Amino acid sequence: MKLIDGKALAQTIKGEIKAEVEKLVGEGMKKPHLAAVLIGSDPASQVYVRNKVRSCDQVGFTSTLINRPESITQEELLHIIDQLNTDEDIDGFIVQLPLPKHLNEEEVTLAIDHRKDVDGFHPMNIGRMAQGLSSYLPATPYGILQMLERNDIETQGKEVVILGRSNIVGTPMSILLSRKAKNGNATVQLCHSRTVDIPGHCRKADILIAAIGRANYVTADMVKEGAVVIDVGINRVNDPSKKKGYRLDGDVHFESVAPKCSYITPVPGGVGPMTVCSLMMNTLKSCKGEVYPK
Ligand code: BQF
Repeated sequence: MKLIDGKALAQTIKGEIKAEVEKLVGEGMKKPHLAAVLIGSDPASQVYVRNKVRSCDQVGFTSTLINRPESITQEELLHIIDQLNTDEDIDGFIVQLPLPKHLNEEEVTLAIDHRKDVDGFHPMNIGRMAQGLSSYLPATPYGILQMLERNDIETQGKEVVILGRSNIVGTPMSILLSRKAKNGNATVQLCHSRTVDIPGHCRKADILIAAIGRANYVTADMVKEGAVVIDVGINRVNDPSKKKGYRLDGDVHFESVAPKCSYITPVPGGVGPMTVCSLMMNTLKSCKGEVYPK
């Protein structure tokens, strides 16, 4: 069993980005600039945004954090997005999700200029991705592709099972891995709440990607010997032995599953850091005009 250390890989890639930024800035390019909009004070969202700002510092990007109270109106939020869309210095920005319930996430996502949509959530980017055109890839699937590629894990002809069909992970992951592309060409099954016999599907998987948000859902009996297991889950589980009173568990029961795997990702320190790293990769691409010409 080989552990895929997402934290270490993210550090490596961020080192590469930092070196490239130094070189390009030396040649006269402006520094890449990422903005993040955080509404309210959800503790998990605050941690995620902090991770993004810290990563910007590590790779030599400028970052701007726009924090507004939960009481903001939809119109006020759309106004902030308009300003970011037209601000020439900003290469990309994200609106941290989930938003408070009174705000309309779909309308917010549509309002973001797709050329600055470094989260890759705008229908323009999703649609282009589905058609195999250049686009900003959603951060978590992009990070997972990097983890596979940089460990020389072949996807061509493999049986992939994805648990969960969310717009940000399961659905785009299924599109990417079934594309006619270097890190695609897999046979993909997308399992969800209405799937009959999820364990039966899982047992056939060469690559199993768990993104359902249920702590320790995937157990050893559901995993084929030698499978690659990618754990996207970040679940808070009460644990009085921890300072904070909880710990983070993945969707995979790591202890029992790991001995059966050829590769497995841990939680924390697996997919999570790669998600943040992908955002840096997309922001650099935007600054360079690689996806959409400037
Ligand atoms: C780690 C996210 C669900 C919903 C919205 C490192 C992150 C997480 C874990 C992180 C996530 C999850 C982010 C670890 C960003 C990943 O060491 O295991 C980093 O910051 N993430 C997000 O912005 O929105 C989410 C998960």
